[in-house]
Amino acid sequence: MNALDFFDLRGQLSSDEQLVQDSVARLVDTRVLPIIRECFEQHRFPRELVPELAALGLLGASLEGYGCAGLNSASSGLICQELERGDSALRSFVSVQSSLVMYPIWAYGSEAQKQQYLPRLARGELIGCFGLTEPHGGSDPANMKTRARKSGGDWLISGSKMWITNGAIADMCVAWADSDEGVRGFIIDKGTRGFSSSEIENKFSLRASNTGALFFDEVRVPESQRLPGAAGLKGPLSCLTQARYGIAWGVIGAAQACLAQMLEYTATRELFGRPLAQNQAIQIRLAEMARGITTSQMLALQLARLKDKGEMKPVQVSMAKWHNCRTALDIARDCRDMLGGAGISAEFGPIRHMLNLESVITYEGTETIHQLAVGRELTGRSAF
Ligand code: TGC
Ligand code: FAD
Repeated sequence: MNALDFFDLRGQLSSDEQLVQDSVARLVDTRVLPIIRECFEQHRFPRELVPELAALGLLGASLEGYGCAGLNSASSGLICQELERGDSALRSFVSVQSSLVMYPIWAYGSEAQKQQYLPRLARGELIGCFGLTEPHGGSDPANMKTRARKSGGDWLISGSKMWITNGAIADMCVAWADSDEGVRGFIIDKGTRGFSSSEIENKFSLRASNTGALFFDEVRVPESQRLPGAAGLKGPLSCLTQARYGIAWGVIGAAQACLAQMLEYTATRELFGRPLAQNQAIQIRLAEMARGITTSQMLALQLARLKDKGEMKPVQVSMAKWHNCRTALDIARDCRDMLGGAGISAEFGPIRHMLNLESVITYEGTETIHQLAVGRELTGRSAF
């Protein structure tokens, strides 16, 4: 029996889905795991891996056309799961590029915008970022202060965005701004006058990811750079649904990496004359981890099947993102503890995953936001 797949969910996958999982797993084993500790320690995004992610078709993998792979939902979820088994930073990069930059252009962009940006984003020639969160409070994007004003045939955008994945390395951003007509989305290229970014340094989490702040000082953007199909907050929120879906899958990989290391460690470490794994208290904790991973896997796979049928609801994604992040974070923390003193060493994965997951449970809607979304669905009353 596979401890990391207790109910043989892999047996439910098609051979194509298994193939996708195996090819990403190979990339993670051979190219990510050997360098990720150093990247985390050095606070460095491994940009050299971008062409390899692109070559495997992992950027915009679920989109049709424009050089994208057009994979089904389970496949795109498995990509996230395997990448996050390596590190949440890699999954984060792919989530942002695919769900938050390519998806809005694909879903809401003009044909010219799709032609101009999507193939290059898919090939990793362009790196994108997504600017929604602002410094005064990300949970409530309806209170957006970044403004877009009409000026002749152009738009003038002023404001700032905070905590933006890829922010300081991106070649372009999909930025959201409020206007007299409501929230609108814009594609803004690096180098546009008045648009600048800076890196957020000294993070204790997602150290192998680039996180930045974006600044817009009367940035002049032609109408042709506005996403014509996006009107209102529904535009950015619908992108979040795509990214949250990927996170629900991704964090399973982080939890699996932690459990795999603990099974090995507890089998070989001897205390009180027996392997750690021979203690009831340890076995119960390992069993709890396997239970958590299993329930997360089942939620993710069912979500994938609903998504493919066009039946997935945002509130279901909320529950899966909340459940799977909480489960993975609890597992990583418990693994850290079971390693004793060694648990605080970068030599072992759990503390790195644990620190990463502190971001993952916060971004794309905090745990509380998703609990309140589920609460609203149950009661019919909004507590926001
Ligand atoms: P409300 O103002 O009532 O709704 C506006 C419209 O949007 C629709 N909608 C959604 N559509 C698709 N998917 C969703 N998840 C949607 N949520 C809402 C809604 O139906 C409405 O449509 P319409 O036609 O009636 O106008 O907004 P709400 O009350 O539903 O939302 C409130 C709340 C708190 C849930 C929302 O503001 C929220 O989700 N806040 C959290 C913000 C957040 O998650 N930010 C994430 C920023 S991006 C990020 O973190 C990237 S990290 C990525 C990485 O590195 O991996
Ligand atoms: P706040 O909204 O200020 O929340 C603070 C606390 O208040 C939280 O605990 C929250 O749960 C709680 N809270 C809020 N409302 C309520 C309520 N009604 N009732 C009870 N409690 C409540 N954003 C982007 O736009 N693009 C990105 O690429 C991106 N990448 C990120 C990468 C990293 C590493 C991180 C850490 C964040 C990233 N974010 C990004 C931002 C992220 O989405 C926000 O941090 C998140 O939405 C929370 O917003 P906030 O940090 O402003 O916290």
